[in-house]
Amino acid sequence: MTDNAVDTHGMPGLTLLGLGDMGTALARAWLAAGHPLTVWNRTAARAAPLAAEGAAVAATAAEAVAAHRLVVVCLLDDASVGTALADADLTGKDLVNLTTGTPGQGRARAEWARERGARFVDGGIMATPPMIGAPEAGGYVFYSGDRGLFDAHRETLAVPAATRYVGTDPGHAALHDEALLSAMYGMFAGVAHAFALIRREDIAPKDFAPLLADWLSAMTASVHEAAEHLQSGDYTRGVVSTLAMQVAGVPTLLRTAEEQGVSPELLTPVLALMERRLAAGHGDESTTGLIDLLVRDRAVG
Ligand code: FVH
Repeated sequence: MTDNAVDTHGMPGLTLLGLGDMGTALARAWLAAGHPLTVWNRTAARAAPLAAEGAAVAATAAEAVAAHRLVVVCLLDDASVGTALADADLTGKDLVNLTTGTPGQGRARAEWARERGARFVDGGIMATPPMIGAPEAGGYVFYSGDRGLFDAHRETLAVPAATRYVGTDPGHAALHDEALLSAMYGMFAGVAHAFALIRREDIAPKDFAPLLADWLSAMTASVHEAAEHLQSGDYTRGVVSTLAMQVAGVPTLLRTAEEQGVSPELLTPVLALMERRLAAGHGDESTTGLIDLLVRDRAVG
């Protein structure tokens, strides 16, 4: 097959390596949109249903890469990307890596691709497999790296989910992805603690859930407040709930956990940071100052 093979409707073709849950959802979206698609998966059996839906199945990753200029990779981790592409000729290819990784892995993979003659864009998928090919679900993918590559394939890349290009630094897609996921896990921690507090009471979780969800939604305004504080450098501007006031409530939070027989282990790290910031004389700020306590020198290597 030739590079950029097109079907009778002129849809650009592409190659997809990786047919796990996410890769299979991506494949189905491109096939449904009429894109000629060549697929490869380490475990060949996973390609069979897609062959029945119109995909060309390659016997090796190298053969799949040879089929099209645009090569999308969605594998388990960065190491599997290196393994899968070890024998492939990437000269002149446009490589889009949708495998979750770190910013450093994205940058290193971009350099690795450049040395092999390929253009490179890294991606971070902000969607689960059922959200792929379903624009109403609100999923999207962060992309960063080679702008020319992204512009050349923008329409094809937009088929499975909306695209958000976040700059030429190939580490920034992963950075955006991991930053959002990290915030999500902080929220999961708060939700777990809140449900633990009510767990042994005569309070139906289903009655409590909308209260909790609405409260968390209202509190997302703090995200924008923190951004304004960080950009202005003034962490006191417009603050209603000062750090001093919030730290005064720490004993009540901890005593409530104790009374309810709930471990405070998810709560104590953030409370300790708040107390440290207050002790350093920042009682009139919001909690934005915690960010300065968290930022360290970068890890080397
Ligand atoms: N699924 C999700 O909800 C999340 C949503 C956000 C983005 N992630 C990331 O997407 C990448 C792929 O995820 P996945 O859901 O497709 O993952 P699996 O179903 O576990 O499939 C893994 C595929 O990787 C292949 N693979 C693993 N190791 C190797 C290797 N050494 N060489 C070649 N291929 C390898 C595996 O092949 P096989 O086990 O079927 O032979 C699957 O194709 C991932 O980065 C998520 O973080 C998904």
